[in-house]
Amino acid sequence: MTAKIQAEYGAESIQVLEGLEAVRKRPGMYIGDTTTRGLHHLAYEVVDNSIDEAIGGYCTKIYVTIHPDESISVEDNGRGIPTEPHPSNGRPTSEVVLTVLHAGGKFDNRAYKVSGGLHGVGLSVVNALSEWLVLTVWRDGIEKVQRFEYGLPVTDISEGTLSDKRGTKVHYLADKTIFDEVRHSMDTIKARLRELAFLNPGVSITIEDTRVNEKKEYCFDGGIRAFVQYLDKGKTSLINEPIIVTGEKDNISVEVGFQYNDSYQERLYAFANLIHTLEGGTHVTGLRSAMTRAINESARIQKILKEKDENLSGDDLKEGLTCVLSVKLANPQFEGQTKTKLGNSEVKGAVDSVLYEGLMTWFDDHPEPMRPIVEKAIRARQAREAAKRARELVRKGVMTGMSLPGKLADCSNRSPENTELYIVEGDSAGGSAKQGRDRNFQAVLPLRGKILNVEKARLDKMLGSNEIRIIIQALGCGIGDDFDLKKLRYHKIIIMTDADVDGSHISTLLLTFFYRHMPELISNGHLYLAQPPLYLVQKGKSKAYCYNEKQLREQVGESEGAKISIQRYKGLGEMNPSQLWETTMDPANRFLKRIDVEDDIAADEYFTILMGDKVEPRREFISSHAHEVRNLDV
Ligand code: 28F
Repeated sequence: MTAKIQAEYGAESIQVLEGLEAVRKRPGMYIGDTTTRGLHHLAYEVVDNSIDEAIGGYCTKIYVTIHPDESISVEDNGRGIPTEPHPSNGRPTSEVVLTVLHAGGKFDNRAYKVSGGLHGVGLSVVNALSEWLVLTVWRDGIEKVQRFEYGLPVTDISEGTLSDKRGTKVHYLADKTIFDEVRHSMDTIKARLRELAFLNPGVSITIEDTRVNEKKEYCFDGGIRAFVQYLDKGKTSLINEPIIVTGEKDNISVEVGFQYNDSYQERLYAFANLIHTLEGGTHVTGLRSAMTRAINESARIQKILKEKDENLSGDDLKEGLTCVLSVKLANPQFEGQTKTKLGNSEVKGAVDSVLYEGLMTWFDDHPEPMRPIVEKAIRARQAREAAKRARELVRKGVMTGMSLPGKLADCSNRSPENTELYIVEGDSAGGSAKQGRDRNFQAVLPLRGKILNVEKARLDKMLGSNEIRIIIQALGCGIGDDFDLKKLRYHKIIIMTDADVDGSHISTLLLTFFYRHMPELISNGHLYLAQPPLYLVQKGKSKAYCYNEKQLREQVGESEGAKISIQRYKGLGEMNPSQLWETTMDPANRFLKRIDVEDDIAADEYFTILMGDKVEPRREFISSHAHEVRNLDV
């Protein structure tokens, strides 16, 4: 292949090939990894080019389409990539953009791209990792098309046909030999595009999933303010409107918006150059420092904190905080395990000073929010201290040998990678599970009745609940400030409940607990729902378990004429231990549903509405999402 390309494209293309080969050989260097995460990264790379065009003020609309063959197309109404011959080799500029690996195109070292800056950094990487890619450019009244395969041009760019459109479209199919999986998640892509729409006010971003006929347009004029309000939808706000501070220092642009609500969680969404910095970094450190100082000082000026009162700490101020932080800078350094931690040390001071000054002025002009913020923080501190004492007790319990709860039937294998914990609804199903399991690697923890709804309780109250303490002790990984994933005693935590309304309520309560208090369990793929069969179909001597209505129809349809009996399972208790093993616990036959959160914001909303205390939104949500709620599709 190398020889052929050299013959066709001459000497310059040797360099092209080397670039592409490098990308194909070590894709992780350019897109992080080759899991679903990397796959979605390809789409984001393409969208980024349209966003750059929008930031420059040349593009107002972006359309993203997931096609039935899992190919992706992205189209914008920008200026269109130039197609005139490139000075370096006389090939169309667009072809160079798509085939030459740009310097600085490395995953962890992407420069800040603004209007016309470093366009095209990512397109050649996407091209190299695609089975095929078709580029369409509308520019100067002409539409031109060029096709690539595995990163190399297989046609010249077309002569062009007349068209009054303007813009660029990239349509590609990710290379199956590179990616572990090429199935896209609408929810994941939707969440990212929604984020981009909030961070780029006025730009309309449409996503269409033609696999299922779903279409969504995001366009927010309100920017960060709208983002914060969106995040707080369904929550009871403690202050009238989001507090917004924007400014610039040392060429670093800083935008912050925040609000306090009556929940117990903190939600902080931090971005650097539009990249979601999940692992935080220097901008977040600057934010905490400025917020803590400005709120303490303003509270003292307003005499809400008296001289004798202790200062509020950064931790006190987290509870109920919803905050969006967006910084833009010239040479972002991304560090950390997933390269989502901002490392530039100069950013801390810039954020700190812009936010501190902005907040001091804000609270001077708007004194009202200060009292509810301080009162909330003081309650949070008291609760934190109570939780610390309660946690101590739980931990002491663990250390003094009464460590494992009596109800837990542990397994004999001691290596967490190989073991599973079934959390089972009810003592009777728990009993069947204990008898039916493989006691070498499967532990069983029966729970009696409903656990506490943690959405409405703080950590201290939660730790007062027996069932919750038992779960924490069985898992072994601690909770709150003590949480340590390395101590998790089982790498699969499997929730097994009846397939009825009560059962689904109990699994939702458990999911709420894990999502709010041990989110690392979910993000590391340790949490599962067992899927017990819904029916047993018997035809003469043959038996078939059906896990959904479709399987039932298939079974019944195939049995023309023959005599069949259908048994519907309502509860786990209707199965004897060996049936429970066969259908729901045996790794060779069972179905497990892994819980993963593709859209963090949607999941938060789900738990807020479903488990929170506002009745009307819950009623509405359940009637409009009846299907998903029943299936616990979080
Ligand atoms: C679907 C993905 O890639 N949109 C893009 C442009 C516009 C220009 C451009 C892109 C110029 C010098 C390379 C047009 N006119 N959507 C996109 N829209 N790239 S990518 O320029 C590329 C650079 O080297 C553009 C004038 N200047 C820039």
